[in-house]
Amino acid sequence: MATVARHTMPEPDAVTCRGADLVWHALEAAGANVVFGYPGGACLPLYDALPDHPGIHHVLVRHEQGAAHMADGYARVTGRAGVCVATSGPGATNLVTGLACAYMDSVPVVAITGQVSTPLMGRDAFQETDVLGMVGPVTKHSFLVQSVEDIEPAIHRAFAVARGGRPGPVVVDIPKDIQLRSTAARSRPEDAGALPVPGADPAGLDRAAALLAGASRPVIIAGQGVRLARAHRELRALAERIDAPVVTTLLGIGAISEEHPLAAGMLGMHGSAAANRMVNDADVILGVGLRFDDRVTGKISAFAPHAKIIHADIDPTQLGKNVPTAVGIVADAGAALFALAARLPPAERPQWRARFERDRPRPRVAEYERRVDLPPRLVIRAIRETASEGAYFVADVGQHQMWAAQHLRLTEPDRFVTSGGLGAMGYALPAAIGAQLGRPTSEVWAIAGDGGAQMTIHELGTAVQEAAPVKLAIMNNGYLGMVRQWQQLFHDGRISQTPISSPDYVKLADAYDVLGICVERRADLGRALARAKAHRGPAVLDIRIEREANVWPIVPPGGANADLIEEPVS
Ligand SMILES: Cc1ncc(C[n+]2csc(CCOP(=O)(O)OP(=O)(O)O)c2C)c(N)n1
Repeated sequence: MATVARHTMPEPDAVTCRGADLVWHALEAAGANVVFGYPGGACLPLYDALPDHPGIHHVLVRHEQGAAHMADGYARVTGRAGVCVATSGPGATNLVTGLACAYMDSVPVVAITGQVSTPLMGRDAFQETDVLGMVGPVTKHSFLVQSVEDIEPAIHRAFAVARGGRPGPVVVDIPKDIQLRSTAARSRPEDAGALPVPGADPAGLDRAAALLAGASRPVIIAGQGVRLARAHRELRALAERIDAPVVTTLLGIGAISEEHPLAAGMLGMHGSAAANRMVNDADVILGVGLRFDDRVTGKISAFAPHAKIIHADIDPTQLGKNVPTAVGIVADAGAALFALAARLPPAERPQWRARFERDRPRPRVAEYERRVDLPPRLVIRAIRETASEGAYFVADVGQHQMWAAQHLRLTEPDRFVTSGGLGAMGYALPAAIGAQLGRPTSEVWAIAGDGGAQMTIHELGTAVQEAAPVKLAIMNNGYLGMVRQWQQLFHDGRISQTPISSPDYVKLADAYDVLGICVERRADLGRALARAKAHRGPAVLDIRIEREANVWPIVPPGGANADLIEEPVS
């Protein structure tokens, strides 16, 4: 259990305040004017006080998982911490998937949970769950507030922790009796204290620069940390200065324009052949802001066999965790990239560059696209072409997520949002609603499979109530496609529990008073997408894609990235 140091002071003209009001005051002070939540018994005092805080826009979700994903989507597009609220017991348990998703992807989220009153705690009270015990492994930190005076310091501290260093979710659990108590002692946000940002060790930077200066086949791998640090310019500057191709992780997409001459695409299990081969052949790798997780490395012992790895990350626990590092740099991504560029002379590597030019992923129309009416990659490209400049794309989890990662080819920074680390199906629609509320004037497209869409489609109700005009494109193949693909490729084709039925999405959309369009033919696709885009409210597209399309390339499970299987030529 975490307690908070108190920094309270009586206000000169002190008026007493209820704990519930202090929660909203603290959120307002932290700049959290949009909150995603759902009421219940243990947070009734919070909701009783809410109407007195018109500065807070509360979004009533349909399920607390949606609240956590919305807070996550909001945070990813605004760079601010997202906030969600839930009651004790089932409200808090429903948040867990969303918290775990934010934790894996380093997204700053502050969750406020109501707890049963302190005299009832530990007595199996109605709707009592040990929230701190439950969320420990999926949060950066959590607080149980034990006195009304601790409410504001705990919330201020929660924001500082959620945003500081490597961002992540923080839970503040507040018993009901403490929400009801009053105090005259108030706390200022600055009392929470900022988290220190480590400065990179100059000796490490010197060694890293020496390795890069001596490299003939350098590659930069950019992860989510580059985006979180808003270090796009520093990344591009270093890559151009040392003439090094840049590959990204799934969450690093958007760290560099995919049309940049040095952009080599995504690496890993469904990465481009070029990215995987460049990494395989590199002699020095600079990895910035990534975990080197198994989807990126493939078989660890065969990852980048010729390379010395420099790893820069703000989280020291990442260094040397998954891959052996020649040099580890603990620093903010922008600071590390800037410091390295300052230490390196401009360089040209014509041979490496020529090799890169040869392998570079180029959009091409595969032969089969001419034969099949609605091949998934064509649908993704059509969505991209229909969407406005600056639109956000929020992908769910499965084959469509990989097709989106491969074929959207985004040029603007940070327009791709997805659940990377946890891979939580059901993420896209709520996260898109959160993104839409964070960027009300932008277009937001959610791209989901028919499986994932059915996990959280009830959040259409939230989109309608909020007039959030998200466009949900369901890539409907009648299968839990990614699992079907693995059954086909790696389980002798035994298809088990992966064909899945769907409701009539047009009728479902209609029931929610949402525009619904079913697309069964290529000839109708462009018009349907344009109609959804032009519609002023939310829209659902049920796009009947080729049913048994697979994602290529694929690195077989347990295999090395160099063993990736490319699309069979048919
Ligand atoms: C909550 C959750 N349950 C199960 C899985 C395992 N899983 C990963 S992809 C996938 C299939 C997704 O199917 P669908 O949403 O239809 O998308 P498609 O792969 O067909 O594009 C499943 C079941 C998961 N990632 N998340």
